[in-house]
Amino acid sequence: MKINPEIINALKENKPVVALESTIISHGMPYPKNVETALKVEKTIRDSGAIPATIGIIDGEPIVGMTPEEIEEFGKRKGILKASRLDLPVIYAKKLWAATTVAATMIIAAQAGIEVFVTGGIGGVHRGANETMDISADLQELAKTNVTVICAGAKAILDLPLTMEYLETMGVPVLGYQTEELPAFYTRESGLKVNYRVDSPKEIALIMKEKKANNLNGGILVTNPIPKEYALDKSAIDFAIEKALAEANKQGIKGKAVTPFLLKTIVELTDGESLESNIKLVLNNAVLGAKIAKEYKEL
Ligand code: PSU
Ligand code: MN
Repeated sequence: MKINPEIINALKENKPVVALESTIISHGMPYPKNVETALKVEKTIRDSGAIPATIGIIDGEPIVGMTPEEIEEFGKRKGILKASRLDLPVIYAKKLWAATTVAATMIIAAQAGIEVFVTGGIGGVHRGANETMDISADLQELAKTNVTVICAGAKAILDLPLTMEYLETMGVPVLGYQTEELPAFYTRESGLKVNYRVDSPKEIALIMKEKKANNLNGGILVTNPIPKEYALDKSAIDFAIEKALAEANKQGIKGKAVTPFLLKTIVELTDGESLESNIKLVLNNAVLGAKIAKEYKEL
């Protein structure tokens, strides 16, 4: 893999590094907001005292620490694939370009030696999974790969109770940052409880340290609620989600196309309002992720 020299140095000097995914750029937001956001997230991480490492795959080579030009390309270029765990060997062999999902980003981050990763929302158990078996590979990855993922919970496009059950079965601790309740991405509430509430980045860093010291493989999921002022009205967003799900059904959208289709349709149905919330919550996660990475290095 190609690791940016700044990140090689940071890792050598035991400085805090935060991984970032690229599926959110290529398949999660429209151009040019996707690029603007990715660059803002990187800046926020720097301003909060850590070094950002955006991860993607160019010509079959994993890139850890993409340049602003590469981020621009990932935001703009058509035909960039979406890579989860199963896609990696094929994309490497065929020397393709691919954006990495939470699962694939975790794999590459862990291989590079990065233990903290910030994103917006993770994949999960889809509604209707009892028939379709559509369960994101992100959940399996959280069960086995040693990376702490900071997110704003999961979107209600998913079956949140089943997603929590699945994570419990797989042994993934779900922590709520300053909350007992699992946040639902656009909203702070889901009606579900997280496994444990944590109140400071230091507390999270200590949990990471114990997990490592005791060889407890797998990730930690930190759920950070969207700031109140940016949260969306629950009934409005639920309406858009229901409509998007119905549309996906009608058009017969399947497999890895499902999540990008739903995200795009929700942005359209809310006239971009959901996109603004999405951007704010990612920035909010970036601040927390940088603080966790810093505390972890200072232990
Ligand atoms: N949820 C979001 N935004 C995203 C994704 C999920 O709110 O951009 C992306 C992430 O990269 C996640 C992936 O890992 O979708 C999950 O896709 P799937 O459901 O196909 O596993
Ligand atoms: Mn799926």
